[in-house]
Amino acid sequence: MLRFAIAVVLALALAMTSAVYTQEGAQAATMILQSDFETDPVAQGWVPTPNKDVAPVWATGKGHSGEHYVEMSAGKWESPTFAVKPFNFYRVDFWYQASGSGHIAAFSYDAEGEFIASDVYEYIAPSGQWAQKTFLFRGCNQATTAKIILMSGYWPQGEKLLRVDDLQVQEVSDEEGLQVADEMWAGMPEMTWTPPAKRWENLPKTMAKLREGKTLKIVMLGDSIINDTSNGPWDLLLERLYPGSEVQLQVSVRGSTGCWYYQDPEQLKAYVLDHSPDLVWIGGISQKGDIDAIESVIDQTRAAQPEVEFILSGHTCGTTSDPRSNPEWSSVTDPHGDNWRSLLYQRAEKKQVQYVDLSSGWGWYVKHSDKPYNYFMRDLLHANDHGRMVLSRTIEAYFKPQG
Ligand SMILES: [Ca+2]
Repeated sequence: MLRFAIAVVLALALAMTSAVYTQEGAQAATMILQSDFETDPVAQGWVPTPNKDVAPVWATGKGHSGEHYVEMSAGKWESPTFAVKPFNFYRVDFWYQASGSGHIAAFSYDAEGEFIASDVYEYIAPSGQWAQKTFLFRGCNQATTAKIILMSGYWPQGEKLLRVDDLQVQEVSDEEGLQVADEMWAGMPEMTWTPPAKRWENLPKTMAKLREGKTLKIVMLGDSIINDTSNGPWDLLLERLYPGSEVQLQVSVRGSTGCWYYQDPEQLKAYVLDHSPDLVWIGGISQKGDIDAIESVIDQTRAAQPEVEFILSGHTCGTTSDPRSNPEWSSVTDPHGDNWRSLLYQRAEKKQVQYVDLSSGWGWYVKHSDKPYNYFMRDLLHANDHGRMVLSRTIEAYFKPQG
């Protein structure tokens, strides 16, 4: 606890002293964590966690800067804890060498120090030379602190020595967050998926809030796939489409969990109702085929908060979501079929909630790209930053004003 307190104090002290200013003099970004690892990281509050007998080390060699960096072939390095604010964006920059894969994550904690299940995982591709990487994460609703986790890769199997140097975390404005998202997108194939012309029939209040520049509170309900979908950052893309609007995502997720769990009244209260959403987005790959449980969540939510609108979305990334290797994939949902997309569509029609065919956007993009499938993935099931960008641009296309 003492180490935790010292770390928070250090992070706050750094935050107060190192604001970065643009040429115009407006505050642009605030440095909240920075290390070149030239002094012992443990003394700065970094924590090495071994895996079995193999411990991460503070290494000496040709660093990106100076003669030191952190290194791990197993286990992880955890950064000092730093303060975060809900819905603010944080930009993480670092240099790395990876002989196989590596992973980096941002973990968030509430005021009681409890871990918030909405985390952000990023894939680090192999590189023999020092290479730079940037990723963005959003302060979770209810988050007061966060930390960065550096891990030797867990996918794919094989060599996984990771070195990291010159890591920094900055709090950035929404505009700077958008810049990060746009720079990444500029290096990717364009989005050619077109959403259906009639697509907002069951979202009148949601679309009105966006158009009128109001705050839109969305509960993202589901599993780690919905978590990845939430990490976009498509909230920033929507705010750009609808100037003045503020999209607030409450990411209500548990690993491998669907509405068969959230339909329990106690869970529904904690994960949905307590957040007074305008819109509840139900999706992911962990519904266990229980379409009635989804209906139950809709019915119970409407009974308590009649104004709430709903989106149902199907599978996106995953082992069967590459149309180039899955001949059963289709760009359209069969309204009369019996697969999961069809069941979601049919139930959405019955309940007069919005079906959003994310599967179509994802598959269309992957099918028409020249990238291997693992370009979009950080493991067998989950999207990496490229994959999340595809999901974000699919959602952006869906919500784009009709000209
Ligand atoms: Ca260094």
